[in-house]
Amino acid sequence: MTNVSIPELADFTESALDKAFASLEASAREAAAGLSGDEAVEAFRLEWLGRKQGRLNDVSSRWLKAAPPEAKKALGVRFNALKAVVEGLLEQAAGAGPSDASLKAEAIDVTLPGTRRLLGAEHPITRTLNEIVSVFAALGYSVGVGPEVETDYYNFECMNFPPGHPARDTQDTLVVANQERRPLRDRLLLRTHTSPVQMRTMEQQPPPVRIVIPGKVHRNDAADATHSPIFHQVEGLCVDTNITFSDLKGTLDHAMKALFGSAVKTRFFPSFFPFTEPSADVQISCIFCGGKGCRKCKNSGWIELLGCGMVDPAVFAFAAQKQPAYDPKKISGFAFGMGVERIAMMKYGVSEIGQFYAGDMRFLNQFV
Ligand code: 2NL
Repeated sequence: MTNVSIPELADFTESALDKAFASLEASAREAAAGLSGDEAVEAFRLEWLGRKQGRLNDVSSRWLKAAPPEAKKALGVRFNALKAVVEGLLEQAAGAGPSDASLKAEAIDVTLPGTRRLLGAEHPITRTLNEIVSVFAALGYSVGVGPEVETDYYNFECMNFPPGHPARDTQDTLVVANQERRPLRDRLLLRTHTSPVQMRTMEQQPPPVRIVIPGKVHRNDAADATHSPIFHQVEGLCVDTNITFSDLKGTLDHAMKALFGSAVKTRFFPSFFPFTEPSADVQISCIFCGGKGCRKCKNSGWIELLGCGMVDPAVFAFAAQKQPAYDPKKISGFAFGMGVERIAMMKYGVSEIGQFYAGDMRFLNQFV
């Protein structure tokens, strides 16, 4: 390595400065030319740019400080130019390529197996919910969503729950605190079904309507193997002129075959919901035994899966307050509702609803 000492500088004329800096630059270029390997490059950097003992530091402390005020600018310009040259030389030397040793240290064995990146997967509840929605989307239904915090009016009153109906009880409904000052119809609660979104849809658009509403719903229920205070529902609504119970049966029979296989049969039993009249519970032939009778269907050959009915004229009357076209004398419609967890449990043979929410990878990995 060349050894350049930094001599005292007595003459601060431009030509003397040019000579002194040219000599330093020549030394730097000479030293940089022979560099090979990381260590040599680092030694060059320390020798020239080192903060405490580097040559440029010496130049700065000896020459710049000794210079008369009128020479400081000319010196500074040359100093900065030299520094840029040295930095350029260093960059070139470092970029010339790694040494053999560092190449070996960083060598990559391209024959080793790669790091596998795990793909995420749809949660079984999301998957089931999307499957149900797709079946109705294929029939021309649109998909709607709405708020989970609802008013008593949309959740209960317009759905024809008479005052004092047991479902309105805070035993079953999770209510927002400190709402007592408001009129009953404006009090906030966590929706117990997605029907409010269907009423909001009817208020926004005249018939015909064909819509499904998937979403989260809340009930003040104790959790057990088949119940959870938060679960998911898909509700559907079809309103037009001359919609009949046959349309309801045909639609749901098709939907159950699409979801569980074309061999599945359906049957409808009289039931009751405040918002439909007549109302029915829908059973499908047992998907485990094909209808012969087994433990899952309690030997009946049938499994109850969803509720449905013809929209009660009282519900249409509430919609007609905003959209007069929902005149129950002119239009009719059917509606249905199903629990997503219940259907997912059936489809995937899950016996505890809590498995869906526990976040246990041993459970979830089965659906990847
Ligand atoms: C069930 C039963 C049902 C409906 C939901 C509905 C909505 C409107 C008007 C009339 Cl806007 N009805 N929804 C109708 C019948 C049954 O759900 O067991 N769900 C889990």
